[in-house]
This record gives sequence, C-alpha cells and structure tokens, in this order.
Amino acid sequence: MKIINISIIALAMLAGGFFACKPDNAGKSGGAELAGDAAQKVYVAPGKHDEFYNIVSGGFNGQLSVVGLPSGRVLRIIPVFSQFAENGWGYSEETKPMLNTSHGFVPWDDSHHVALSTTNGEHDGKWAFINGNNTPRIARVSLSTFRTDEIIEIPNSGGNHSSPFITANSEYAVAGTRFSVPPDANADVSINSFKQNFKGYISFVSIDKTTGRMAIKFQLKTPGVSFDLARAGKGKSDGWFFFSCYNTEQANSLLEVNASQKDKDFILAVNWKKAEQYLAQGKGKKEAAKFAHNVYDEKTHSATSTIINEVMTLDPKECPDMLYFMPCPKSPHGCDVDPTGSYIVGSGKLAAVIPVFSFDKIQQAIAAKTFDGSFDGIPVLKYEAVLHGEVKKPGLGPLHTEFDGQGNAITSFFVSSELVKWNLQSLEVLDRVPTYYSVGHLSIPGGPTSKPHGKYVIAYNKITKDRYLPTGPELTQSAQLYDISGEKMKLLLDFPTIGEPHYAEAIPASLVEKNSRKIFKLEENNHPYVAKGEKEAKVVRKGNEVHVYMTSIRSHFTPDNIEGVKMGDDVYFHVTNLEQDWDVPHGFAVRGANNAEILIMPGETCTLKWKPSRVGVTPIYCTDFCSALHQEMQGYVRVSPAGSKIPLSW
Ligand code: K7E
Ligand code: RUQ
Ligand code: CUA
Repeated sequence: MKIINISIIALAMLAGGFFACKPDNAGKSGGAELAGDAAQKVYVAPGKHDEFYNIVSGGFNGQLSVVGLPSGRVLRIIPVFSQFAENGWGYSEETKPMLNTSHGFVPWDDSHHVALSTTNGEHDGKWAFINGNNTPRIARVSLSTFRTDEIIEIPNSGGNHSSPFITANSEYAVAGTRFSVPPDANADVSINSFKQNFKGYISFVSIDKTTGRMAIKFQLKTPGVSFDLARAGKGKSDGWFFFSCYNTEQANSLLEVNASQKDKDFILAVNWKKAEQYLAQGKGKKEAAKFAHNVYDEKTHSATSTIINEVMTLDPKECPDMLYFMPCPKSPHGCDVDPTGSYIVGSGKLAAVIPVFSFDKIQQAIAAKTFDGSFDGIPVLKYEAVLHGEVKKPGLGPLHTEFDGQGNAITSFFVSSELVKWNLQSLEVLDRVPTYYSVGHLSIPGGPTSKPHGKYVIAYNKITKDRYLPTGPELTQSAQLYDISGEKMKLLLDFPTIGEPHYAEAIPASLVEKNSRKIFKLEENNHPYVAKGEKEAKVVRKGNEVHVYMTSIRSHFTPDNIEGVKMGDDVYFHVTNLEQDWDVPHGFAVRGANNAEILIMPGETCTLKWKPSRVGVTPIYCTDFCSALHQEMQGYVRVSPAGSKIPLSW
C-alpha cells in the first residue's frame, strides 16, 4: 500500500514538474521548426470548404461546437444542455421544455463525450449524441439541422460519465453511472452503507432507426463500482460492450487511500445480446424511477417534456453468463475497441503499461471458465488468459486510444504530455510526439468506427499555458492538429476550442453536407401560434395573457405598434419568420425582458414571453442585421396600468 501511494505521488510530482518547466522551451519545440509545409496542409483558401466536420464536446459549457478541419475554424456552437442567448435556446417558450428534468429546469450541464451515429460500424452522418454528466442526460443532435432534437434523463444515476457510447448499428446509446448510487426508489440510506445499498447502473437507451427517438429499454444493476468510459464491440465483438471501472474497492470517499489500493481495477464485459434475450424471457423488473424525456418536434417547432415514472431493470444475479470482469491495471480510464473488434485497449491512468485484450481469448476463457474468482457474484476472467499483450513503457498516464485504420493505435498520455503511436499486432511503439500541454482525449476522423478515415489526429489539451496571447488569468482551451498520413506524426496547427474540450469526433464533410437542411417550409409550419402571412397577424387576449401573432420579413414586423397591454399581463410574442431564403434569420428583443432574444429561422415560429415591469412605451426590435433597412425593423408596445380601459389595438 505504501509503495502504491508513493508511486501516485511520484506521478503527480512528475506532472507538476512537467507543466512548470515546459513553457520555457515552448516556442522552440512544436512551434518554430514548422515550415510552410504545415501551413499549406491546413490552409483552406477563402471561399473553400473544410474537409471534415469536427463535432467537439464543450465540457462544462454544456454545448457542442462544430469546427472545420483542417483549418480549425469554428463553424457553429450548438447549444445542448445550456441556455444560449445567441439564439434563444432555453429562453424561448418552444425550447424551455428541452431543459426540463425530474429536478425541474436545469439549464446547464457538463458534457464529455460525443458519439456520432453509425450503420454497420461506419459513420452515417445522421445524429450526434452527447452526455450531460451532472444531471444525468443524453442528448441527440440532428446533423441535418444542427439542433438538439431530444434529451432523455437517466434515472438511477449520478455523474453520467460513461456515456453516450453507441453500438455498431446505433441500436443503443449506453450510459454507465460514475457514482454508484442507491436506487432512486429507495435512496434515503446511510452513505456508509455503500457496500450493501449502492449499485452501479448501466442504461441501454434504444435509438429508433428512422426517427432517432430514444427510450430507456433497460438498466443493468451491477455491483457498486464507478463506470468511467466504454465502447461497444463491433465486427466479431458486435453484441458486447466494454466498460472501464474504478473504485472496485467500493469506497464512498475516493481519497487515494480508499479508492486506489488495488493494483488492478476492472473492465466489465457485457453481453448485451444476452441481456436482450433475458428481457424477452421476462426477466426484467419494473422499478420506480423518475426521469424526463424531452422531444423537439420540427413541424410545430416546439418541444414537449414528459416525466416517466418507471424503468425496466435486469439483475445480473438472475441473469448468468451476461457480465464478466477483466482485471485492468490501476485506475483504467479509456477503454477502446479497434476497428476490427478484435482488441480492447485499456488505459490505466496510474499504470506503466497499456493492456490489450483479445476478444477471441475472452470467448475462450469464458468457455473454459478460466476465472480468477468473482467480484460481487460476477466472474473475473484471468488477466493472462484474456490478454493479447501489453504495450511496454508507452509513456505516463495513458488516457484514450484511437485507431488509424492501418493497424495502428494512437494513445494520449496526460502526464508525459504526448501522443504515442503503436502497432496493434507487434505492440511496439512506432512514434511519439509532444502535445502542448497534457492531452486528454484525442480524435482521429472515424477513429472509433470500423472504417477510420485517418489522415489527422487531434489532441484536446487540458493545459494551455503559453500557446496563445495572454488573456488575463483565464486562457482559451486548446486543441492541436497532427498529420498522421506518413509514418511519423507531424504537428500542423494549434487552434482554440469553445469550452473545455473532452471527446470529439470528426466526420467527412460529404457525409453531412448532403443532408444539410437550409430552410423550414412555411407551409409545413404547424406551430399553434403561426401566422403564415401578414394577413394572419393579430393580437389576442386570453385573460391576462396577450398573444401576439407576429410576422417578420425584410424589414418590418407585423404588427409593429401595439396598445392595450396592461400591468400584470404576460405577453407572448409568437414571431413567424416569413422568409424562405437560406440564412435569413430575424431576431427579436424587448427592452427589459427578463429573458434573451429569440432568433427565428425562415419558416419557423419562436415565442418570447415578456412580463412588463413598468407602465410606458417599450421598444421592440430585430437583433440580426438582415437588410439595409435592418435598423428600421422595430416597433413599440404601450403598457398601461392594470385596470386601464384601453382596448387591444395594433
Ligand atoms: Cu472522457 Cu475528459 Cu470525461 Cu478522459 S474524460 S480526458
Ligand atoms: S450598427 S451593422 Cu448595429 Cu453600429 Cu453596424
Ligand atoms: Cu430583421 Cu434585422
């Protein structure tokens, strides 16, 4: 135990020393020696398009960003779990329900992992999934509209980190809880009763093939460990899922003494096809739980939120031969599956080797029952029996691994701050390049799929230090693009990211572009408060609600002068954008509104709710420069005292 703790401290010191000394020579290494060659490789001439979309998790900003590669240009921020004033996401009446949870309105989250939908293990360009860690959720984003279309909350969970990872044909997105928790149905227990009462939960969230609609099909109730990351099997291992777990000590305080005692933690192998069979045989149990399911409907341009009160669970104790633990050296983080589905790569943050497991050997060990005892009733496979081999002395603090499609893997190393390329067969290290500084996730276009697109690897770094002009105490977060087309990896570009980057995926532009949506058709707009032309514009009172059916077109609102609103009223501006040309939004804002603007795309209706705070005449205006007469796109609302006899007029 002593020795183990010392090694942890040594690693930590190394990390500290590394950060402290590195900036001194930063200008020299990885910067100045880059020639025009690198510039040419990332230069996308004015008017030209990038080759890849990079869909990047924004970490604790709760958003996704879309970056072009190789240029590193930010193309779009897609708000997911966080309110976004720029387009009214989470402020407009239509989008507020998207941020509803069983805890109420939660307009923020901490997003870590992106998963792009696949068919037969290959990118299909339909959807991006992303997790919310804090208030456990999975969101589905359309790659046609680049909007968040659905958010489902995950019950029986705390810290939805091991999520969302998807199966080869996007049958499921999974969510493994980072915090073991007592079941929602019986949660008021002593924290010290961890071993008896706390469980790990893995949720299998089904995805409809055509609509993408999600549902929690079932949850596996596992021993109380912490799930960290996961990958689905593919090819020969399709039907399996692999999860890295830590805290197999089952401690409720994760100070090193408690949670890092063991030399090995586990990777949990889940036979999910078997789980489906058990479910079909009626082995599932409905349990009380509470979670929100929020869906955005493109036709009404509005979201609805439903609270669901039960979930189907499967108890492994009643479902044998479904789960197996494999020992994995110290505090495994990443758990990645190679393109053929033959190898599972573990990454122990505190380990000096990278263990590579063989799917064939796992099957043989299961058949021959080559077990090394059990953990909480689940068989533990013998480490040596399932090991393909170890990559020796790869670096310090391995985190994540991606694949280049040429039989090689690239692993990120946080502590030694580098990317290391190694061969999946020989397990020999082939190349290493420094990252500036301390890379977390890395991404190769198509890297987690059956058919990596290769070409680049992007390092998403945790420390920025001196890579950019100083901007006060807080620096931008940062990524780096490397060319991996040759034998040696070559640094091409530094670029800032939006928020803290965690995982990201990159997909060829051609797979996304072809489905890209340009406008919403006005005639298909089924919003309950739509005005499809200026003739339909009107103002209607319902008790103390005033509904303004407003239209916008270059460059005026109809109506634009409204009288008869009274103190105590709730005013709803339902603004329909009558334009039918690509990229002609109008914005709408009201002085003093305890809210944000709304940004209405052609053919769409958005609602801004306003409760006047004072008597008087309030200006309203368009916030998005839309024509030469944009500055004229404005109006007034007269607010009179409560009880005033002034009739509604416009
Ligand atoms: Cu995916 Cu960033 Cu949450 Cu590793 S974690 S670095
Ligand atoms: S005006 S488009 Cu708002 Cu100063 Cu310039
Ligand atoms: Cu409409 Cu500016």
